Amino acid sequence: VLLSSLVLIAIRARKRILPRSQTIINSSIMAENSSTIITAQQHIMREQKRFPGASGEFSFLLSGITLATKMIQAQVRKAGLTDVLGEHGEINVQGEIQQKLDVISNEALVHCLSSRESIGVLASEENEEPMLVHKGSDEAKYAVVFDPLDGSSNIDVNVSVGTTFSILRKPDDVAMDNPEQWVLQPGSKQVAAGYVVYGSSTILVYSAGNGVHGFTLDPAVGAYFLSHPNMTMPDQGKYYSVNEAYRDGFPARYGDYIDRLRSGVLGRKYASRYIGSMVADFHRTLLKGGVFLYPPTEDNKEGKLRLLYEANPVAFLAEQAGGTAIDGEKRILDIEPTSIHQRTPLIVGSRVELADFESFAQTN
Ligand code: P6P
Repeated sequence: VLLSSLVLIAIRARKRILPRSQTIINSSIMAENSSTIITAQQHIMREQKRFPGASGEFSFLLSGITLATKMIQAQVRKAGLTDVLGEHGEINVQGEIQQKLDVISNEALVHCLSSRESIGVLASEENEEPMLVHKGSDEAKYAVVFDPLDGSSNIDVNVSVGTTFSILRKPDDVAMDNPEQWVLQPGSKQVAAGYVVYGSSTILVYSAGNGVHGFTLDPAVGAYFLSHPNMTMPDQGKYYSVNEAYRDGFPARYGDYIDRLRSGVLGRKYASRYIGSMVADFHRTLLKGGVFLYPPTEDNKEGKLRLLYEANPVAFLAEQAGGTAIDGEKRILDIEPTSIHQRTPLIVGSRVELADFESFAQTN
């Protein structure tokens, strides 16, 4: 009895000594809700069990993406500072020749991914041709297609930018040394896809075909923690997102559709939100619902966005989250690509808005 009372006194004394915040942290981390602290790696390890014979290679592949995006966000967060330092003769404080952030981001992804044995091919918005990274290695079975820094022109004005990625498995009938055929596959063949949005916080959103999950980077820890489990797109939103400056160049049905949204025929009057960075505009659409569209324009008659590493990843996520993604006629994920950098119109968003577009567009 004496011993147990001494122990109780010691525990009470310790709580009194610890600052309240420390006690709360201890209790929250150590208590029942510590099971909710899940890192992206833990989540990916669970996911990869769905891939027969994955044996850790899939999670190691995705860890290459999370590592590269941490390196990219570190650069993006200080871009303004780097620009100032780089102004004095284009040499930055480390004595390196200053490079564009696109190039730095591209190098980070190529560096982190080409060391993954399971990856055979990389294709990037920054490289004209796809790269064979594990010549002939029979371990290599995945191709990763990415836009290292989408919307990078917004960096100068401190607007959110993003990295997009799409993961494909080499088709059985394609030779190891034919990198282009590894990636020229319809988006429905993606085994995983996602993006990282470098905004007020850095958030990784990905799907491996089993729902959409979001992770927020804690820069103090250097880890992505599960913050948005099982993301679903609202059936209907209140925003439409398009660059209306190009409206006169849209096919007529697009302008008429926007007028429908504004008129309230869908039961609500829409507001317009357009950031000019696809990842940020899509991220809002995923969370809040609504529709994001980049139609054909005078200057881009096939649309401006790239199929393989912009439209396909967001279309995969949109469908996994209960939304829809089309090119104006058909499902984005059904498009058979013919070239790495081909463009496509994109209309992506909530079920209600897309159903209305499809029914309205077909009768106009
Ligand atoms: P515009 C960024 O350059 C980008 O590729 C997408 O991220 C974005 O949605 C689009 O272009 C913006 O294009 O013509 O509206 O400036």
